Amino acid sequence: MNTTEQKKRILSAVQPSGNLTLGNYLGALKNWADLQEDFECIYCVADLHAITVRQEPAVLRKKSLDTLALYLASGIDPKKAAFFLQSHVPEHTQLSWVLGCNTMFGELSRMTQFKDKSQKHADNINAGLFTYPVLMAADILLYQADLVPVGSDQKQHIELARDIANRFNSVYSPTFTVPEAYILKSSARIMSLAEPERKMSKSDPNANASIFMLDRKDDIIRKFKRAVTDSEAVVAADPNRPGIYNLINIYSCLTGKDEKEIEREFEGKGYGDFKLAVGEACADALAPLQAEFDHLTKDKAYLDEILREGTEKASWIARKTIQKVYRKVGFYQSQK
Ligand code: ATP
Ligand code: LTN
Repeated sequence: MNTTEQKKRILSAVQPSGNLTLGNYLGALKNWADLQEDFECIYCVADLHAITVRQEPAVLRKKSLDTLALYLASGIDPKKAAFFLQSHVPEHTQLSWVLGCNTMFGELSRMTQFKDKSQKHADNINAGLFTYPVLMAADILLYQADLVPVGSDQKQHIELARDIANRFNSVYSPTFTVPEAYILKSSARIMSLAEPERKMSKSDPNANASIFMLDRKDDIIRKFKRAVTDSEAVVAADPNRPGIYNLINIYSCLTGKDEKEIEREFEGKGYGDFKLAVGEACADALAPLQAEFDHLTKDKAYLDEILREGTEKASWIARKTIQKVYRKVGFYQSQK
């Protein structure tokens, strides 16, 4: 890239709503690290989003810092990217209100994540769960982000953020950059090991369905060994056999080998050998990251310092956008 050229900006986030999974790593964090050279990166821990589902306060507090440590342990360099907690920059909620007044009830009703989560949490279908995508649009538009690297489950939310930005820009004159989703085909959707038709999710109550980024080697091997496959016992990349297809995809993301190479490598071998190889590759990929995580979480002062610097940078951009938005919608501003 030409050094005089302005770098495009990236914004993304993960909710500290549990232990991060291999899906979060391959679908999001790993790509974030790969993008840091070419883009100006801003990474947020979406703690406001996390409380759309009931959280234990002490656990949320701990998971928020752990999530930050996992961002860093995944290889994202704090000199190249800004990190902060969503609740530390109040402009997110300020913008969310304004955007909510420019979002239609019908649009939010169509969001599949809302439908899924309201089924899963039928006793707590709160207003925050419904307006979740508006806050997410605020996260993105506040920073005038060009690209949003996420897994494919978030595509619909980003399309909504684009619609909101376009609507606001046409009603009030150009204000927001219209963002694009950045979704890598291979790692976009890592599936559950227990029910390979569903995505791997950190809030899945079945701990054997997900590999967690902090799982120890023997747990990783055991979970892959037990992963649901089929009775064909041939390692072949066939989307109609979701269990084995998912394992091939995971192995491919971890090793960089393509489907054909993997099929050749395991020709004539059974699922047992293959599952062990996937487990080993996964444990090897996560081991250095786990060591770095252990090291980082012992140094809270360092993590706080990273947050202080990141919040300052994020706040500066956020303040500029919210001032512009408030002016455009007609909020009176006192003379100094
Ligand atoms: P929860 O279960 O609490 O809803 P989650 O595991 O779905 O959480 P999020 O915090 O919603 O995780 O997602 C963080 C990022 O990880 C998003 O970019 C999302 O698209 C990505 N992601 C989550 N699960 C997967 C998956 N199984 N495959 C690929 N990407 C994923
Ligand atoms: N909704 C996202 C997390 C998230 C996010 C964001 C992702 C919150 N704010 C802004 C990208 C950009 C999810 O993955 N469930």
